[in-house]
Formats: sequence, C-alpha cells, structure tokens
Amino acid sequence: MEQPVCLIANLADGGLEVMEEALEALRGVDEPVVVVAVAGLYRTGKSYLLNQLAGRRTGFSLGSTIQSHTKGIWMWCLPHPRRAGHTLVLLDTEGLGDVDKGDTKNDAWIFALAVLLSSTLVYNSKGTIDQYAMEQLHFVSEISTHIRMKAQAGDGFEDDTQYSRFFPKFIWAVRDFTLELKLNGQAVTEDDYLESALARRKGFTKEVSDYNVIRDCLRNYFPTRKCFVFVPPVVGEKMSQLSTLPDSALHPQFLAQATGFCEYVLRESQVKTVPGGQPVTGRLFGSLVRSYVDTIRSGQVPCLDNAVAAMASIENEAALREALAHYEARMGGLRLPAELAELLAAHGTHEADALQLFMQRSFKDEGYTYHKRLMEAIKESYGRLLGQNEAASKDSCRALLETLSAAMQKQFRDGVYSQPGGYELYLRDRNQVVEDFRKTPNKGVKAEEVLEQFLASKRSEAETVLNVDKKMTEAEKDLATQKQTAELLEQQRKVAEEKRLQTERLMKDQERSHQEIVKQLEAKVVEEAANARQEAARTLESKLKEQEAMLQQGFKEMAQMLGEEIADLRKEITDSKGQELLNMAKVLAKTLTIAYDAFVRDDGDAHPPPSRSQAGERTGRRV
Ligand SMILES: Nc1nc2c(ncn2[C@@H]2O[C@H](COP(=O)(O)OP(=O)(O)OP(=O)(O)O)[C@@H](O)[C@H]2O)c(=O)[nH]1
Ligand SMILES: [Mg+2]
Repeated sequence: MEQPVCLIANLADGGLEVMEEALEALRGVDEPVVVVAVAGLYRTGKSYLLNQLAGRRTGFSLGSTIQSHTKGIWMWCLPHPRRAGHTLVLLDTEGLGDVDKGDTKNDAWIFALAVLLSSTLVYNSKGTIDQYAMEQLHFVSEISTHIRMKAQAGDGFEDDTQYSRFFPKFIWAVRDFTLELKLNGQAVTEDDYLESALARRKGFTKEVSDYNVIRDCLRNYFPTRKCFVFVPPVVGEKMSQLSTLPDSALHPQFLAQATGFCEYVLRESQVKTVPGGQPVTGRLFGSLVRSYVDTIRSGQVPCLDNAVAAMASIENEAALREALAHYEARMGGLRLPAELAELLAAHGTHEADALQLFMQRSFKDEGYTYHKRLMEAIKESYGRLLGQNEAASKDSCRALLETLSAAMQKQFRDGVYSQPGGYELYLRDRNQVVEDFRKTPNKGVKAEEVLEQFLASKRSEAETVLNVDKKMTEAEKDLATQKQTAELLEQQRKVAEEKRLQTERLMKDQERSHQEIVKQLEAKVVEEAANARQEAARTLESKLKEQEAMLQQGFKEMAQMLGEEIADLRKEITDSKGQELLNMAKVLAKTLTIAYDAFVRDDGDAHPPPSRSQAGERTGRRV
C-alpha cells in the first residue's frame, strides 16, 4: 500500500462507516497481521510518530494548525520490516478530546476500536504522566461499557478479568518530555516512571478511590506495559514543517528515542490474535472491523465472542468452498472412463489435500459443522463422479462392441450363417468379438457387465442360427444350447466378481479415508490446544508480575484475588484437555468418514441410491 487509506470514516452525525476500498485492500492480504494503533489526545504528534514507524517522512497526514486533523481511523498496510511473511498494519486514530467536536461518546468508540483492533496500542500524550494525563485516559475505566467479551454475561456484569487475555500490549509514548528521569534522587527507567505513575494509593476516601480506579483498570486490562519518552524533535517554528525536515535537522536525542521506540514496537508487537489464539490475517482483520463497526452502528456494544463467531463463519464457509473447489477441479481433470484403482488414488490424494486446505483456513468450527458439510459435499461429488465413470464405461464398452460386431451383424443380415455349418461359423465370429473386446484397454469399470448384456442380447440370434443349421443333429443342438447357458452363467459370475472386487476396494479405501481424517483432525486439535495454552501462559506470566507488584506495594487483598485467577490459569494450562480432545477427534472422525457402502447398491452400481420405481425396474431385470 503506497499511502494510508481511510478504514473507518467518522461521519458528520457522529456515526461510523467502514470504507469499502480499505476492506478490498485487506481482502488481498493473506498474511497474518501485526496491528499497531496509536490513540491519544488530538494534536499530540500521533500521525507523525506512526510515519516514523513506517520509516517514512510522509504518509499519515499531519496538520500544522491547532485544529484536530486526523478523522476516523486510517490504515496503512506495509510488509513487516522484521518478519517475513507478515504484514504490518498501522492504525492512526482521530485525536481524542477535541473541544470543537464536543462528542465524548464518539471518542469512546474510537478508543474502544483502537483497543479491539490492535495487537499493540500506543497511547500518545504530551508533557508528563501526571494526574491530568491520567484523567484523559478515563476511556480505559469506561471500557466495560464499550467492549463485551461474551454475548451473555451470566450475572449481567462483564467479567473484566478476561480483558487482559485479549487486549493489546500497551505503550505510553510521552512527547515533549524535558524532565530528568529521577525519582527520589535516583535515576529510573521510563518503565519505572510509568509504573510509579500507576501505583495505587492507600485509603478508602472517594478521592483515593477515583485516583485508583483508572490505574487499576490500566494495570488489570493491559498487563504488558512499556513507556517511551521523547524530547521535542525541533524547537520553535520548525515544528510545523516537521515532515519536510531531514533527520539531520532533528534533535539527536529525539532521533535516538524514536529509533528505540520503533525498534521495540517492530520487535515486540505480536501477530493479532482472537480468543482461542487464532492468528488474524488481513482478510480476517477486515471482517473483524466490519463486524465491530456494524455492531456499534446498530446501537449495541461490540462483543469479542460474537465478532469472532461471525468472522469464523465467514472464513469457514470460504474454507469449505475453497477446499471443495480444489477437490472438484482436480477430480474433474480425470479422463473418463477411468479404472477404479486410478479413481481411488486420485480421490485419496485430492480428498487429503482438500481437507488440509480446509483445516489450514478454518477455525472455531463449533460442532465441526463446516467440516461435516465439506465431507458431505465431497461424498456427493465423489458419488456423482463414480456414477459418471460407470456411465462413461458403459457408453464406451457398448460403442466398442458395436464396432467389433459390425461385420458379424452384416453377415447375419446377409444370411451367411443360415446354411449348414453356419452355427460353428457364428460361434467363431462371436468368440472373436469377445476376445477383441477383452484385449482392448481402458474400458473402465463396467466392461464385464456390458459384455454380459451383449451376450444375452445375442442369445436369440444364436438360437435362430442354431435352429436352421441342417448340419447339426438334434442331440448336438441340445448340447450347444446347454453350452450357451453355461457360458452365460459363467459371464454372470464374472460380472459378480467384477462388482465384488470393486466393492471391496471401495470399502478398503474408506478405511484409508478415515485414517486421513483422524490424522488431520488430531493435528488441528493439537494446534488449537497449543494456541489456547499459549494464550493462557501469556496471561499467567503477566498476572504473576502484577501479583508480585501488589505484594510489594502492600495490597495483600488484591494479590490474593489475583492468586485465584492465577490458580485458574494454571489449571487451564495443565488440564488434560488435549488428550480429551484427541479422543473426541477419533470419535468425530467416524462421523465424518464417507460411508462408501452408500455408493454400492444391490446391483453393484456405484452412485447414490435410485428411487423406488427405478430400483423395481432393475431388480425385475432378468437375463
Ligand atoms: N511539540 C511537538 N510537536 C510535534 C511532535 N511531533 C509532531 N509534532 C507536530 O505537531 C503537529 C501535529 O502533528 P500530528 O502528527 O498531525 O498530530 P496528531 O496527534 O496526529 O493530531 P490529530 O490528528 O489532530 O489528532 C504537526 O505540526 C507536527 O509537526 C512532537 O513530538 N512535539
Ligand atoms: Mg493525526
């Protein structure tokens, strides 16, 4: 993307609108995305800082007046400079607190979206982290009215302990910071500075409680925190021409600080994930944006679970279609009639590939609904193809027999066989046709059956020739008739054998298909369990840190509460869920396996069962 585009427009009436152009661009991004959003008060150098992160002097538009400049949320997708195969998505948000706008509700939505969409959230402010700066972050303490985790919270209260699992890393960027980083005469780091600003106060007065509430929320919701301070990049009037100035004109300390900030953000920002640990690609990111904004527009509070479910259903449907199209395209490339072995081999390969394609793309497929639908669709398509292959085999065998027996047919019409010794001649020619037919390759799965029908249809013809053959005695004629019956019975045996072998192969292949499904399901289960464990492990680590800080500051009760959350997380991680799921996968694979016996009817035809009337016709057929 050469330039940033508007992702979410902020309409004059305060409503939000997702821009189609941006969604279109995201649809083309199949890579996982690392999303860095910057939010904060208006006119604090947010857009400028993001351009630094993009490694460009221009990009996100800066304003040089006192008027708020960026409107809505802008997006810039760039190849990630540090991680091959990843896309860096930078989100520039409209400045908060613009008095002209006077709409704090709209501000709250912008902030909530920045939280929901990013994997790293940079909060930008100017001066120092003082009480005023903290108060500007009141959106954090109001977040539970703007973001829900679950569609239905049990007791009507949002369980905000869950936020920390899914919220982004939090970075506080303090601009125009000109003070010395010292506390009580001791040099401290930027992170110490932030943590000291977030320290709780003891006491039970309203002032103390107000003081603590934002700090508690910040610490609890954003367990991974970092602080960067920046001196002013230039002094005086040059500030308004910042984007045109070369690096050499900037304060060296600012340059060093900006480099440190960019290094950290690019190195530490994670791929955006959603509950369950599913990595988000550009395409999925687009559907998240759409789902959140649509919910806000409808007057409701965006809910993570709902958005992820909506995103999963879109993606699973697409995964199903993609996998089926792959299977059908590959199977459609087969030349019919094909021998069964060739068909089975192709089905085996393409079914496994289709499954893999589906597994790679699908996620949160509750009840394996989409997986089942895929298997059903493959089964239907496979059944159709087996039927087409039989029809093609029948057509080509019939055409072949017609060609091979054309000369014999003419001789019959010309009365060549209606003379003494004609029957012997007739038999010789017919046997030659059978021999030539058997020698011809690529006849497909119905060769013996069509040959049986051919021979049966020739029986009355043979009897006519036999009856008029004056050279043969009545006893010889009886013997010839018996021989013919025996030959027909032998041919019927061959047909039955042909069918038996084919059914056996189909059934054997069912076991192969089953094993393939088990293998792939198990791999998926292991991957999903690992994602969930990683998600829990990350949360555990930060909760432990927080607990230690609370103990050090003497807040035993809070540390105890954290202890309960920590115990739950530990249990979640060590749970044998993985094994349970593996067992479930095995059971499930059975229901997902194609039952090939459904393809094999009484008469051995390999396609979906016929209607009742058709079935009657068939069973009524006698040779
Ligand atoms: N004092 C100061 N000014 C800066 C800094 N960085 C950028 N500016 C200037 O501040 C003005 C606003 O910068 P932007 O990056 O547009 O600020 P913003 O926060 O995106 O503003 P809004 O989009 O209106 O919210 C521009 O003239 C910049 O050149 C900084 O670190 N300190
Ligand atoms: Mg801006």
